[in-house]
Amino acid sequence: MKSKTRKLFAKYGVDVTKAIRTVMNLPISLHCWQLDDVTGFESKESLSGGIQVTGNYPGKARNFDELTADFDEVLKYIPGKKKINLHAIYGVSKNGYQRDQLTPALFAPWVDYAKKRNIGLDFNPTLFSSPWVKDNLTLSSPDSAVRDYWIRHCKQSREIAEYFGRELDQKSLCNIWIPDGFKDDPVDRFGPRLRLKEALDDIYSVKLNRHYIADSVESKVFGIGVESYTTGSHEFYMNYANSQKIMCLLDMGHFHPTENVADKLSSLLVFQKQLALHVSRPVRWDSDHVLKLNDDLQAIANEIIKHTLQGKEILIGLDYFDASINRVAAMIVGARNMQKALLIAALMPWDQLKAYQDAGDFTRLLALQEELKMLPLNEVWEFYCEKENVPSSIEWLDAVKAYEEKIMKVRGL
Ligand code: RNT
Ligand code: ZN
Repeated sequence: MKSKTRKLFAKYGVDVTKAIRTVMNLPISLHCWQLDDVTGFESKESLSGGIQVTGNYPGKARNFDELTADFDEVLKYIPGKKKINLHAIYGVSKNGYQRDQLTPALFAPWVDYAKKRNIGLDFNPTLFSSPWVKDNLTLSSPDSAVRDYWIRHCKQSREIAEYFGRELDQKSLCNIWIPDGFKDDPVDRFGPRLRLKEALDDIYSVKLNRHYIADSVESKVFGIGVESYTTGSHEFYMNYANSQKIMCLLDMGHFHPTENVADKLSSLLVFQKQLALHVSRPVRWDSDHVLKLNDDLQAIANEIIKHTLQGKEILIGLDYFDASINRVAAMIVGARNMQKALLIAALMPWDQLKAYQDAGDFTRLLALQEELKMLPLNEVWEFYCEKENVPSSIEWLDAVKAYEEKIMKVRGL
């Protein structure tokens, strides 16, 4: 990097080396489900639960070997610390398994994989795409057999996460998202939420080692076919998470389209030290488009960096699934954009900007913010990528295209 560039940032009080270090050490959890349209290895159940993947681009991964081969390709082109985010439907077994019979052995191949690549693992119970989802309900079902089935599944899922954490010697996030809700206005809005609270109390009554597992609950405003009510609303989980001292997980697609999700972080972080994110890109609805480096992503990244520098912990997970383009490329584009947004955020002189706000000098605040946009950010990005041994520009795509050609011969889809 040119020393002129460093000086330019220093003029604003920004230390480029420190900025890069901040970003490099923030783990990004890569969601395995982008690579196979949330199918998993169970194969029989089609995707349900109010979420939808659209597109039929050929070549999706069909098993553990294909998915990990894709991940090896993905990992080459993303700078910074990485984790892989798994769902309970990605257990490795020749004969299949029931969701209420999860064992660490099913996920041991993932642990081996992660150990060899020095990356972490996160986990999610899968409370969708299952005949045990009755009338769109799981943990809030009026049927105790249904609730108990999913309570067992969630308890086992937390143990898998703890096992990941212990094996890899780093915290594993266990995030619970349920699809529960109603297509039309329910007459009883209270009962399902009370049942959900009781089910969660049961699940979290098992105390696990917080050194290895972090728990979170993910809210949602609506899903396809459950437009009128979702049991696990934002208000519900905000209170629940606080009462249990676990994390809220905010998914950028789970709010009304005009809500500013980035604005929510500071409100939550007044009361909590940690929170988790599903960084996504909703287009008109929770469509889970590939992340673009747009204002919404930048706003989230700005909040992540500012709070991280203040000692808060924000767990970053990506959550999108596009089946209309090359899935490996989709994963890489989104993850690189997350990294770019974080780097840009880390290169901003937040203390200076805050000082202008506190002094009521909104003229300087606006003027400086707009000047900063023209700083040579790409030069720092190139330097960061070089340091991390990944290409800094589009040449990665040729390699991914060559990989695609190779796998198509085998997958032939
Ligand atoms: C669904 C939630 C949830 C899922 C994944 C597969 O609306 O966002 O996080 O996308 O767990
Ligand atoms: Zn999500």
